[in-house]
Amino acid sequence: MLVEHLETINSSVAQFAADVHAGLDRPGQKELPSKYLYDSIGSTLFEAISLLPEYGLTRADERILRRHASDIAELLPSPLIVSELGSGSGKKTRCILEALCKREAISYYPIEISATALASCERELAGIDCISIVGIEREYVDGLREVANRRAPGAHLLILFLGSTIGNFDAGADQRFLQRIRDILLPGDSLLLGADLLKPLSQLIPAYDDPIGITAAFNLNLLARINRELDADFNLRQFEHVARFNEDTNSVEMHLRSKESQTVTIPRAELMVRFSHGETIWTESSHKYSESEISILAGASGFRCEAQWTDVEWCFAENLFIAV
Ligand code: AVI
Repeated sequence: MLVEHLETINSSVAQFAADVHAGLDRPGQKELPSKYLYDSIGSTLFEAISLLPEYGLTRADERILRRHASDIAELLPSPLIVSELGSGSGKKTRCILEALCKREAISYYPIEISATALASCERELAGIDCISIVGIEREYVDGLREVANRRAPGAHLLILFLGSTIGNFDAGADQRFLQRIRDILLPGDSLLLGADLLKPLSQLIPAYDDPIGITAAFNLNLLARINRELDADFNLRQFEHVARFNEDTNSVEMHLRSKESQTVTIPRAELMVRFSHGETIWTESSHKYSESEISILAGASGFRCEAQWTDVEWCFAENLFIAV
């Protein structure tokens, strides 16, 4: 078991090194995959971001679920099993599971690549009556296949994909990902999808560039992680966090800008990278949807959008998709 665990760690470091090499050695815009923002320090910083007054997304998601849990439950068939992609702490999920448990016992399968996140989700939700929790420590699509294989004949599946993580996929990849999810489902199964909506730049930019610098730390931690895990020598003080809105893609982009021309070595990725003054590494995109775009996304990926609930304080939509 220990050997297996060490092999997993080694292969994930090798994958990280390969992705860092590919992203920083490419011609043109340097980039790093946003999934690497979430090591244990990054995940803790993201929890702090979700408490910031400037970042209303997580609270809006929670508010809609709290207000409309019973409306959502009424639209869902029975018997039902529930799976969640990236459950995080499980806090947001509590009210929807409680609403469903009022009518039947629920099996809940959170899917996470992090065993720590699964454990905290299980702790958070353990007190709900009539729920059995089976954590699946896998990538989303693989984990979902496993859940689908476990379902009893006649049971419907509800997938939760909350928090607008869908917005962090590259342009077009959101639709391809939803299509892969749809391929695993049966007609009549459902997907509850949280999506952040377009809003004025005066609200969007401070949400991704807060005045106390938590988002800057979240972004810079990616370079610190490369130093820690790949023995690199990034001087963090020579890079700065930048958040900007890309009007062509309707996305807030996070970048790390080099404050001077410099060279960085990353021994475990077998790489030496030159940065010119002002050059950036693109680390994340956060797409902001229009309400109609969400219905089009549903149709293009094999669903229909059955219902949509929005928040008045922070433009955010919870969308119930049904597999057709
Ligand atoms: C996880 N995801 C939905 C967040 C977002 O808003 O795109 C990640 C984040 N990046 C900076 N702040 C928050």
